[in-house]
Amino acid sequence: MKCRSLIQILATTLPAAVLATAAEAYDAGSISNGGTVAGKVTYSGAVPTKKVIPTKDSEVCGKIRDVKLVLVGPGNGVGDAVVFLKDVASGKDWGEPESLPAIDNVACEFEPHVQVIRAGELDVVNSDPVLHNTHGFYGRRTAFNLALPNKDQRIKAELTRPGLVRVECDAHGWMLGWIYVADSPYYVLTGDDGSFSLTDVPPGDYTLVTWQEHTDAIETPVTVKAGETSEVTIELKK
Ligand SMILES: [Cu+2]
Repeated sequence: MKCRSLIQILATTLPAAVLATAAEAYDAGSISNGGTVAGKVTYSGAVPTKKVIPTKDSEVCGKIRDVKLVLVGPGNGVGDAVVFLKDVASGKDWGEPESLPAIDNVACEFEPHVQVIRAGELDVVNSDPVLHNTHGFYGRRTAFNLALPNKDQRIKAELTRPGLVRVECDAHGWMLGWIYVADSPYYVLTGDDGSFSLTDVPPGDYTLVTWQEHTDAIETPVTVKAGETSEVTIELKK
């Protein structure tokens, strides 16, 4: 089953309490004998695009344009893919709390387009002088729904459950963003060259999940050994 579909089904059919336990289940500690999972996410072939047709606020939202659905960089590397180890019960500490994550409405697009955050608060920002209505979903269930009529407006939202949140704008149908709420620290966004690295992983067998907004999610078995790096290349296909 596709990972995205599975998350959507979980988000729509399980009570919130069941999903909430997943986040609480992660047992953080210090890892002295960990290994590393590192590698690259690639996509070869023609880069698919979608046509964005702004239907209003064109002075801010711009003109008709083609938007790439896969961010392909040097050496066919794919940026903005989320790579994570699935269902990790225990491992390294989360580290220093990150500054409050944010999703901004900029020229009628979401910035960042894809991000990974810890469960908790998130600033929803409007940098445009037009109304945006930022609407986040776990599957079909609303996670937050905020009207931001004013430029430089900023409202806090809370994403307490792990999983994939799709972000839309009720005012501009083409706007789309993605937030992965991590259930362990073993989540990372690929760089522009498609590279990624997950460090301090307790030795053992894992499922590595690679998610990209346009292609199918891919699950790859990986074995981590103490003090070693497991190299993985993930080839995305559509
Ligand atoms: Cu909008």
